[in-house]
Amino acid sequence: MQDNHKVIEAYERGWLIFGLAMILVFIGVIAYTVLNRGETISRGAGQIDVATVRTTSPFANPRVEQVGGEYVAYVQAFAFGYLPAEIKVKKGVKVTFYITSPDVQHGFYVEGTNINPQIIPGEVTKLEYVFKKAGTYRIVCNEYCGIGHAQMFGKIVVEE
Ligand SMILES: [Cu+2]
Repeated sequence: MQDNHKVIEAYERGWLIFGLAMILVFIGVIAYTVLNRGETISRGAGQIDVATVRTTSPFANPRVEQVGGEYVAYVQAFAFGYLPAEIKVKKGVKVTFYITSPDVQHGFYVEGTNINPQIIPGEVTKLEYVFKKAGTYRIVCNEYCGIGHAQMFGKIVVEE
């Protein structure tokens, strides 16, 4: 019995070292991703008054505009849809999204990409992305927002 305990302890030590080493590997991989390809990590871009989102610039006029050689999109995620209803951009061109909500919390998951920020009323979410493939991408709300949640979709058209 005494000997068994020793054997178990020795293996257990090995497993703990292996487990901790794996956690360090994962932290390393996460750090690499953040430093090298963290473009879709959303950032806070300031606060906004929820009551006037629909009536004051820039979100009163949801749009995609060309600034220099890039796109800037001002997006409203509302119950239950997205404005503009169709975001049109070109392949290979950087798009900076500014997204907010005039009502409750929403999601902005763009299928086929790693764009997946949470949209919080009162906060402006900013993220950047370069679409590498032309096509139609669906935006999905993946934060529960009420009775229309399951039907809340948007559209991004990426042209050649
Ligand atoms: Cu929603």
